[in-house]
Amino acid sequence: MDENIIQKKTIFSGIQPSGDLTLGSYLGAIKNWVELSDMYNCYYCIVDMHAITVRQNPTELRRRTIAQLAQYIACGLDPDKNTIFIQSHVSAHAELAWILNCYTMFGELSRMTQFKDKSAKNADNINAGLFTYPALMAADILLYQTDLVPVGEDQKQHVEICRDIAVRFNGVYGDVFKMPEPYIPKVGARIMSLTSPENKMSKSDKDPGGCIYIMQNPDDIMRCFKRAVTDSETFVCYNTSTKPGISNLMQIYSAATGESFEEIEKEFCGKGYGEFKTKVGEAVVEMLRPIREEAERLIADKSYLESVYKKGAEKAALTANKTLRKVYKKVGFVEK
Ligand code: AQP
Repeated sequence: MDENIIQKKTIFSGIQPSGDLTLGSYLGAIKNWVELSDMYNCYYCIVDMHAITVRQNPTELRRRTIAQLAQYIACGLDPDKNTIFIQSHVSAHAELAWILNCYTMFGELSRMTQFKDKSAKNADNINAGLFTYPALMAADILLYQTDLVPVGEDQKQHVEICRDIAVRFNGVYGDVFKMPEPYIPKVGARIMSLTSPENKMSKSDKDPGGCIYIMQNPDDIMRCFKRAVTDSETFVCYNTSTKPGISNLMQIYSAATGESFEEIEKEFCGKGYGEFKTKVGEAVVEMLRPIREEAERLIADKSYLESVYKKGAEKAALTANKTLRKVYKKVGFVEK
């Protein structure tokens, strides 16, 4: 085996194919994954098992899963450098999740913000999977003896519960799991909806104007930015409590151009919001254009994508099954 891989620290992260990937998924997750992939041994997953905690249309789920893989690659994730795979293809995730469920407390799951938010949004389907989502996420992370988990601000609580579960398990059986740390990007950690900037931009958002999608056409992107909610003032300045809309647009512009907030404030000093919103829209269109074009090309190449996810699952299973075997032994299961 390659010595570099052994020495590098391990990263695990995933995105649910619960909707088409958004600008939030790109800036809050995938863009950072690409930057990390040279320095770390990276596992990047499409977490389809998490996605079914909310009811999905099966045909759409399959389409989005494959499209998501194409978008990962088009965003710059090299399948030869990273292990890219579909969660349901590595059965160790479901198996370890069951065990970890038995080491996760009802009380701690009840405190999860995502559970509270999603139960409110899906009041007719508050299922056990939605409740125990963090145990599956802990399995995802712990199977690979992960050092770092790149996540947006909103997912930090899930990495914390994963650590609590690992501490509890290790406390009983010795050092089985490595203790993972969350890795929150400085820019793009929380991209908000363009129409309700107090809410996160989410794939499953019902308001199409609030979300920018990676695969969206430039005209629609520009239209969304032109309609983005701002405030009654007239100056571009970063303040998330009094100017959430403008601050969100500044975050996006900063992530797209590399400019600091100070530079942006200077660039748009004395200019109206209309001009600023147009500039942000144009920067996003140009950032996403090559990604969309490459993803479209890849989506048409089904056999290539199939070879990527099959190879990815095989590679992931090697590491995952090693951890799972150790866990089975520790908890007292008879060897097969
Ligand atoms: N708006 C966002 N800003 C910054 N980061 C974001 N992430 C998602 N949206 C934003 C980050 O992307 C990773 C994958 O998230 P996920 O799809 O597994 O779950 P999620 O956070 O629940 O994403 P969505 O888009 O909100 O999905 P739905 O609508 O299905 O719930 C995470 O690291 C997340 O922080």
